[in-house]
Amino acid sequence: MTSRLRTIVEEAASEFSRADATRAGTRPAAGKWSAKEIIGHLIDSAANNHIRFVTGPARDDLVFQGYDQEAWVAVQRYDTADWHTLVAFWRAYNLHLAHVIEAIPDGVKNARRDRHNFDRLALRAVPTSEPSTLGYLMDDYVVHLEHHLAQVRALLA
Ligand code: NI
Repeated sequence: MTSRLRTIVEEAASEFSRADATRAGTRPAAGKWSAKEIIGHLIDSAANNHIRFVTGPARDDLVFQGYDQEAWVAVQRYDTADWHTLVAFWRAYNLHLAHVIEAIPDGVKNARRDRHNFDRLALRAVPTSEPSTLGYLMDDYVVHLEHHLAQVRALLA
């Protein structure tokens, strides 16, 4: 899973670094995120999941704090941020997360926890009636990332 994450990130970063910065900052419609804002949202996703991946191993449950995604993007004014800086930061943050994921033992990643809030937190929601794992959340993080990369590619095409 981490080698997939690294490959996805390296390919996208090299592709996006060649993209036109003005285009990356252009919203496709009012109220829709530009490529800059989607990469910004992925940085926010990395930051929030970084906390979950680091604190999760020591916890009995997998009930984590959510965040107001639209507000985070708006407050940080990703629309005015430098495209190449965003891409470089997003790449580096994800390469670090790949390292973090590898640092956590498989036994910890695969430990089933009865209490979680993946019904609200995960892109591929898990009902609270079923147990889940930290590893599931890590995998879901990559699925979410790929989902948004497809949007960025469509915007920059
Ligand atoms: Ni998202």
